[in-house]
Amino acid sequence: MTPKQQILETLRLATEPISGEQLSSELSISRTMVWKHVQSLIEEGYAIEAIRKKGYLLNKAQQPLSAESIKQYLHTEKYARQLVSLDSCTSTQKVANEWLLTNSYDGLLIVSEEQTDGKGRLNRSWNSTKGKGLWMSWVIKPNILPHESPPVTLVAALAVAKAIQKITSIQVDIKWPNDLLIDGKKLGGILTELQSTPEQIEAIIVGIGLNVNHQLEDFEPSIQQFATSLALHQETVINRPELLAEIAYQLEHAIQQFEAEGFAPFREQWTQHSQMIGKEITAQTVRETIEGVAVGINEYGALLVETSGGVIPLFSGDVTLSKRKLDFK
Ligand code: BT5
Repeated sequence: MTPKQQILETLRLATEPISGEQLSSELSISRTMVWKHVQSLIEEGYAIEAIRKKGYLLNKAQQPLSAESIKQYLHTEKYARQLVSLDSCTSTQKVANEWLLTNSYDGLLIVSEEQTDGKGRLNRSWNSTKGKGLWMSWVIKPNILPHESPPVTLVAALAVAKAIQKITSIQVDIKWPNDLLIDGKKLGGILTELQSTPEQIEAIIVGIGLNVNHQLEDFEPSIQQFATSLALHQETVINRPELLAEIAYQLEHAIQQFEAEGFAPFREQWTQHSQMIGKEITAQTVRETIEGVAVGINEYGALLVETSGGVIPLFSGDVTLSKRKLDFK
């Protein structure tokens, strides 16, 4: 460990301010060097307060998404053991695609403090304010066939919901297929991209965007009305590296179980998190608009919609709750 890492580690473990003098004697470096390392940590995004006559105190909830800060919380076997943490990028999906050309690690994580061209589905844009959220892409290589991959989005959504509940106790709803909601407002979304031949999956890139420490003004005006963040539902700032590490753990477990048992064990859990089942919905696919009642999801992760013409499995699309009563009901 370098002296700088040692300072960070000592401040992390401390519950009270640590004086420059104590750090300098423990590390056998001058107090000026201690001060320089602390300044450099502050520049990296660590919230370190210098309290007069007492010393330095680290605010553990406000840590940057560095490899160092993430790894201290990580309890996975593989996921995020290789990771790329960036200050800014266009889109972590794009960076993940570039890494895929030379890297075959299963569970590689690309995470960025900011995205200047974050993507939603169908090339929509994803608002990724600097330092506030978790903007990340996971490169995973599950041992499944290409046609078995669609439920990965739903499995990932469940894993994120579980991690959020564990770290913050906030209960998140999942809206088929890829939205995470609190009280009907969008907290996050998942974008899954498949790299595959007809026979074999090369990789699945699971992009997860999660609004964490945003206040309302941190969102672009166009989405302020319908977006939300975890911090808007909790009084304290959320420790993003800790939440990310828990997502890594839940995702690794969920994908392992999905590889072994398919989607069946997730169906029940998914239904519990979904507010949509039993309600009248309108689904917009790239081809058509379907109206009916959402009655469940099948073992392939398709939403089952009961229409006047029978039950239709929906494999992709945008779903909204219908405002008007349906004719056939
Ligand atoms: C999604 O698309 O919800 C998938 C979002 C995935 C974003 C992650 S971030 C890391 C990785 N890198 C990327 O470039 N992308 C992934 P979709 O269902 O199409 O929803 C997109 C819509 O959500 C937009 O058209 C806006 O209306 C809304 N939106 C955009 N940014 C938002 C935000 N930060 N919070 C809530 N809603 C947002």
